[in-house]
Amino acid sequence: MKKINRRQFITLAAAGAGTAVAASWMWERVSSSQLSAKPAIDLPKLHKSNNGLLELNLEASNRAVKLGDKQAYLLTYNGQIPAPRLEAKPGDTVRIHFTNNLSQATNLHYHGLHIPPTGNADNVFLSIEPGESLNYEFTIPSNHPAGTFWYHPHRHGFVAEQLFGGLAGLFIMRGELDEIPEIKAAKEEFLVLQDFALDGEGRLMSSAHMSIMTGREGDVITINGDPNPTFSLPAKGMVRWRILNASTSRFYRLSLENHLFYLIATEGGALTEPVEISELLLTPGQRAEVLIKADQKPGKYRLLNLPYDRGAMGMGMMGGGGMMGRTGMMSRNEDTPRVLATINYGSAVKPASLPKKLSVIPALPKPKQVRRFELNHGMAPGMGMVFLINGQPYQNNRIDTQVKLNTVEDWEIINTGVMDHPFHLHVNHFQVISRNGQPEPYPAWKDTVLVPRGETVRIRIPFRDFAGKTVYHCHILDHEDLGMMGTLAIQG
Ligand SMILES: [Cu+2]
Repeated sequence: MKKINRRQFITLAAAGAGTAVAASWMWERVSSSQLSAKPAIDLPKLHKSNNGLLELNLEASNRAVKLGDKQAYLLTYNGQIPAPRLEAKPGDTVRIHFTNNLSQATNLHYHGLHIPPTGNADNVFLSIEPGESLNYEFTIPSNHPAGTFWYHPHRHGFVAEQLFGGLAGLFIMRGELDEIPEIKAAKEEFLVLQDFALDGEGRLMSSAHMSIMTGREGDVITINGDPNPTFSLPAKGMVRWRILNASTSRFYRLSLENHLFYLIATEGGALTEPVEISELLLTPGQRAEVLIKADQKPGKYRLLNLPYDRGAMGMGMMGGGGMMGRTGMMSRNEDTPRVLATINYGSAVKPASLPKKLSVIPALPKPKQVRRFELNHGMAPGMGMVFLINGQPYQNNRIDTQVKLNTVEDWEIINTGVMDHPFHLHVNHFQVISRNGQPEPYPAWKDTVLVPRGETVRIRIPFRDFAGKTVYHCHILDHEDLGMMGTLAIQG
């Protein structure tokens, strides 16, 4: 087992964390009689494939939902926050009868799945207008890795707004990782992290009140739609947490009091062996699977979100006028840890042990083709402040990068801006080779990598199986909507 950062327990001023939670939850309580006629759904519904087919109806619409015991009016899939969890196996066919009952165009992106970017599969160029329906259908490759993937809207221009309204759900691929005895024995939990900006009546705040340039954040943070859920750990046992950052812009730096995390999977699936960490940083779009050994005294432990400075656009760069809202500055002003959940020890079971081997990750051949992508921002004629890749804002009729199917490339991503940018590539997983010239300490398959301001990250990508057009972009989704995206053509 690899140990990346040393055992380091978090001490914090209890008062500070408590105040942050109380202050984050200011709108009035609504009695259950005032809630809409539709019953509240506490747990996201699960749709599993059966006899090789995962088929369901999925409707995007505005709905009244409960976040904890408060009412909110959000954007939902099938009326649920988070959206229903989908589960499939390699080789399955997926058929989703999708209806758009939102007031603006939308579509679906299957984030992290290795499936075609064309037709009615993972095609982000589709636009489904209000009131229209579309049948998504694709087959998952029979050698697809197991892992924690997800689905969300990807209609350029509306992505941040729609995700911030709540439209996100898990897409779980079952497979070999789930069959490792120690992992199979662990209690499995799914944690979908979202944040919301709501007014006193629980309605979504207008984006005019938010810092779009910095990337909108809300001061209500929920896990599975709950502002402070309780998870139980079996004493001496082990849990497997599958965590998704489904926030539009917010980074999470997670730490569990008196406990370590054993990282077993990143966005593209299993690592080769567990990696011991005391903190887990998840940018928007990223997922991680961790094992937690319940090896402390029975009692309550807090899951904390530690401060993280991801940079911000200064006032001088904003050009004035209403862009710098209250909620948008939260990321810089939050300098105390915040409690996201409480963990409660249950009754004793037999002691758990960690798995030794998880998977084999082959080293990729050193490629001939190396490309450079510079991330920054700037003024564009007629557009104002935009976010740029290689000096250009996104244009839907332009191909920015052409690659050949069945080749491997290195992409060097250089952030010369003032904010951190998580870089996401659709369809194909990649490996991080180095950060600022320093080799990555262990191999991992990823689809989203943090490129901090002033830094350079080199990734190696095999383009496999699927030709067609797709995109790469910053996963601070306001930055994507404001231009930090490029079109990739994979030529067969
Ligand atoms: Cu960005």
